[in-house]
Amino acid sequence: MKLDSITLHQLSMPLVSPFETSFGRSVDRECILISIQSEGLTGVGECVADRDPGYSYETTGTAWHILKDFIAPLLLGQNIKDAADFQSRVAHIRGHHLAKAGVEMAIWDCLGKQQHRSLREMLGGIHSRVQVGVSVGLQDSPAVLVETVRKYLEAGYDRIKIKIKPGRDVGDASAVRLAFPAIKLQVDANSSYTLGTWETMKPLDLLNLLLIEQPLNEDDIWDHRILQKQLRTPICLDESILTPRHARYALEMGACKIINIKAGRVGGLSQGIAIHDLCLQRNVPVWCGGMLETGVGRASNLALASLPGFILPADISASDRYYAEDITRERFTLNPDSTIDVPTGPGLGISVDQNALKKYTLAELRLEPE
Ligand code: OSB
Ligand code: MG
Repeated sequence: MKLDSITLHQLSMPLVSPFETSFGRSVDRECILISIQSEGLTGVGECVADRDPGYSYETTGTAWHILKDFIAPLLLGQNIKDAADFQSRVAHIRGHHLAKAGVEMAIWDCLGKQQHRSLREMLGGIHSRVQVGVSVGLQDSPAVLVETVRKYLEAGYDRIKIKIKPGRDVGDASAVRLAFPAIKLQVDANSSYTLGTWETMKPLDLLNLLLIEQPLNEDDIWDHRILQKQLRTPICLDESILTPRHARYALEMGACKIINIKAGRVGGLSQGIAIHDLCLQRNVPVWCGGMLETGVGRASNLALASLPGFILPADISASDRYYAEDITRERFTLNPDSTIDVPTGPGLGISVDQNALKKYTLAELRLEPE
């Protein structure tokens, strides 16, 4: 596949409601749409970096720089065979996984269009619908949280994840558990505790949670091992798992019992699949995380989550949970059994609405071979 040009769009998408985590509150979602042009076909990918370095050190600003000055020059005018070929070309660029993953997604989309194959088929997905849940941000009070959760349950989501942080943990989670004794419930701390402060959240262990996501530092695996020994509830790592090696270390150490896979965080779909394969071999459950994606990234997540090892519900919600208007023509809706259909068209199986794209674009850049 000869790469003729690459176009970047920096976007700002207004969220239907603010999303607050232990690292901050957002009212809109920035990201970068990456379009690659090859022999008359266009493939698109979403770089899930946000405006601020909260979840990841990468931002839309750093990703723009890495894409424009380092990744694009390696690819323009070149014949890129597949995702593995792409990964070997960018292997010497350290880190910057969110930037790399956006390009890999666009390559898959373009290859799928060339070969008339859906992403699900190319990745080896086996499900036509995936089990999903909803990730609920920090609310003003436990009472407001319970009402917010009620609204999502009524909409049909059968798994709820709530964000926690020190001071907003046991009270919030207990209120939800008391109001809804039987629901599938899990919490995500986004790295806000340490071995010195975790004891305040220890009562969470009595709430019959599916998992506790990323309680300790993002660069830590060892202390999670110590914490996991104190908890009955499985620890699930998100931020700490940046490569298949990290996944192996965490499992061999006993730092977690479950892994959240996000193609962005690990540097591309191919790397997410490598982690999936490793976990499947070892009988470790995985699930697909989300980054408040547009319809582009959502299509990619659905294809990934259709692989056999993704046995826990994904953080992939319907389009209307995030955006009143999206940049894809397709909108994703929730089925009554708390699933979302995996797209079936070639590549990602979505098309970009050019008018919506224009509306949310902050900056645009077209890159061509020298
Ligand atoms: O930690 O899983 C996270 C969103 C942005 C950054 C990090 C996280 C999240 C979510 C949202 O929890 C999941 C979704 O896209 O619905
Ligand atoms: Mg998380």
